[in-house]
Amino acid sequence: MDGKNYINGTYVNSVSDTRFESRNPANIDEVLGTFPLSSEKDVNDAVSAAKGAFYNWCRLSRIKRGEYFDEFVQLIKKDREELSRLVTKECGKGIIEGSADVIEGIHMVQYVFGTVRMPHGDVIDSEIPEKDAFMRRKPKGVVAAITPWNFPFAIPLWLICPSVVEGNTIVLKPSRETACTANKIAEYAHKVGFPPGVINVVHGGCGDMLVRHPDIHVVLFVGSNDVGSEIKRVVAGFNNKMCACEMGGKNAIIVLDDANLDIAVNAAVISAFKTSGQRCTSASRLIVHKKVLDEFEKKFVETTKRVKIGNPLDKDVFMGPVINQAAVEKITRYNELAKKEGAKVLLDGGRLTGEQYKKGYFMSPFVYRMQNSPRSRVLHEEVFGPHVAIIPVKDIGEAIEVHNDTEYGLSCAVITEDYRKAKRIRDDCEYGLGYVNLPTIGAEVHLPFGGVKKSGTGLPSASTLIDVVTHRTAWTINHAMEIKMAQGLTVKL
Ligand code: UN1
Repeated sequence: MDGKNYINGTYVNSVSDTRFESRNPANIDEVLGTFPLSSEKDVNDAVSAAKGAFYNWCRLSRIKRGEYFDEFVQLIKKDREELSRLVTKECGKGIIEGSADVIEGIHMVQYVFGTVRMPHGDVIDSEIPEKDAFMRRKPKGVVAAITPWNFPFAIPLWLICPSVVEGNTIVLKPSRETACTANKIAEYAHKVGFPPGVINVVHGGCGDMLVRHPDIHVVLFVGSNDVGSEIKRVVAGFNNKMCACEMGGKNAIIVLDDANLDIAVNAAVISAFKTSGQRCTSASRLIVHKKVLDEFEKKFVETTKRVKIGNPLDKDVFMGPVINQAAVEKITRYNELAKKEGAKVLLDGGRLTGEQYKKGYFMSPFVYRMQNSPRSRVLHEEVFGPHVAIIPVKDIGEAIEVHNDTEYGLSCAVITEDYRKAKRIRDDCEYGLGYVNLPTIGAEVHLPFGGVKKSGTGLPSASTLIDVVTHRTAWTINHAMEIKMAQGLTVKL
């Protein structure tokens, strides 16, 4: 694929000659596409197209705007299989997960289409009977969306759909690793016939220029805490800009003494190793009550040994490669660090070197047991790979303490048959997504998605993004023939 930027309804070549490649992480010889490393001029053009389109777009009825998304979803559905294969080829997750990514994107488009005939504001009583008061939403303007590679289809749509249906216009800057999938999104927007400038896509390392652009009103970001923290610092310097950042996790599953261990083991394997542990919702800590520790550990290690690693297009494969060489090196460093920090290694994982693995970034799971300690880096830092710790605890109180002993707070799961214990976890653990007898992954688009502490700004994305991309305005009308004020204010002069 010879990729271009998509600006003002046209595919355009960047003024920059520098290009980057998107390669298949399961076969690094395979180049899937090349794309421009966009320059400041490209960013300025995209933002000015979005700014120019805003006035007319936000004046269409919301129902009319929603109809574009009905069209959008029909196109995606037709291409579902081809898209799933592209997602899998570009980011390396198994084909069932590639397909789930596309389905999650479809759900987001369907969701926003469904909202346009639903109530959209509030009718609010006034102290004065002659006054009618309303909460009405107004779009904020031009939105920038900066998205990661691990959900190359669903996450851009999580951000584009609510923004655009509410009347904003948008510039998407996708991850370089998955530029082909982003290009498909531009292709659908073009085919649907969104007015030029409503949806724009710029490729390559230009996120910083986009965030600093004075005409960007909202920055939506999903990715690492380092980048998100920098975005927050930049945005704080502008009066007319805000951001919602979803950033990483050090998520945990808590296995209590009464847990159904089959559920516990399956939930743990899915949470730790789906997407090769590279979801912001992946679990890298399994906090296990000492009464069930031996049995859980044995079953978990046995099941993990059966995890099939290989070509992600093969339906039986559970774990594909990690995304790139930098990821291999980072995960390997953390595996080594765990050993240095005194981990009891239960399964020594790392880069796979066999003939069938030599063309890709394949890694096997690394599993260890370790007592929680404030000094341990591996138990506190996000690894983003198939690297998981089993942390023994003596009771539910200690489980909660260990759970909260991290700067992150995205997703949390508890495995228990006791609803009172589940309630204690619900109330005392710090998280944005909580699960009972389930994995930490697999959130659905119509629920709020967002974390606390280092995991996010507390402005959840997906369906609840409406509150980030709209202003709630108060609109009050007087029906009397004179002015009547609330709060006992008089109008006597
Ligand atoms: C992410 O990892 O960045 O809840 C998003 C889940 C998915 C979304 C993950 N629906 O695991």
